[in-house]
Amino acid sequence: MTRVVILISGRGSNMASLLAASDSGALPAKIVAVIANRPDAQGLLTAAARGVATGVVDHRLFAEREQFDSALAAAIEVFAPDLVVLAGFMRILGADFVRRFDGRLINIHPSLLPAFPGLHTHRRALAEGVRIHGCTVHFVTADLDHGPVIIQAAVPVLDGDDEDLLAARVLAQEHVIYPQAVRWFAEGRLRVHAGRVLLESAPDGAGVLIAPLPDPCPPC
Ligand code: NHR
Ligand code: GAR
Repeated sequence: MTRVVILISGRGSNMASLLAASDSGALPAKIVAVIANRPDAQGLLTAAARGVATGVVDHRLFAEREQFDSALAAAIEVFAPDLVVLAGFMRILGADFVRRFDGRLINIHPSLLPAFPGLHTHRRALAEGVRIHGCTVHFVTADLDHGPVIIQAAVPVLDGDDEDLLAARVLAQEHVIYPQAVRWFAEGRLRVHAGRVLLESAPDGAGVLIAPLPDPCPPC
């Protein structure tokens, strides 16, 4: 069984989707711990209620980022994980931390990377007027939000959307693609070659999304 440690900062809905997938037997992985950088992270309560070990490494108690990173790494290593999953984790991690967990550290980002790295992605997508937005699971590298892409999901931006409506539409897809990415990792099907992720024995025939739909729309 692949041992997974999840890092969160807040609500933890992505964490909950991974716990649910693991509990249902859909993941050949065991969530061994959930660690937050904020003591008030809501997701800690969800994890504890499900009997998962929880921990807090409060970044505010460290003068330097490197000190926080070292304490966080030590807290993670206690659980001897095969995979470390950032799920709404809001602290940028330094190069030493990333090197220590190289190849076994993944993140979900609420945009179609490389568009909109960083914060406030839904607000920025609306401000730019893009018609397609989405989410990305990627391996974490020292280059923020630029690691090799594992899986992406696209959603339409609809007339009348606001930040909350768009965030909810993207989040629903995050809850689909993150368990899928962890399953592929746990099955040993992900290879990184020349900065690209290769999925062993991938299904043929990828879907196509066009938004808004052309008018008239022959296939519809
Ligand atoms: N660390 C590295 N090295 N590489 C990545 O790709 C990372 C990472 C750490 C977190 C998640 C990322 C996201 O999906 C992530 C990817 C936080 C910030 C940020 O600016 C940016 C991107 C992400 C996470 N954080 C502020 C900071 O100073 C603090 C913001 C806050 O506390 O609210 O660390 O979006
Ligand atoms: C998710 O949308 C996640 O993609 C995003 O924050 C939300 C966390 O929700 N992550 C980032 O913005 C990372 N900087 P959750 O706590 O309910 O999973």
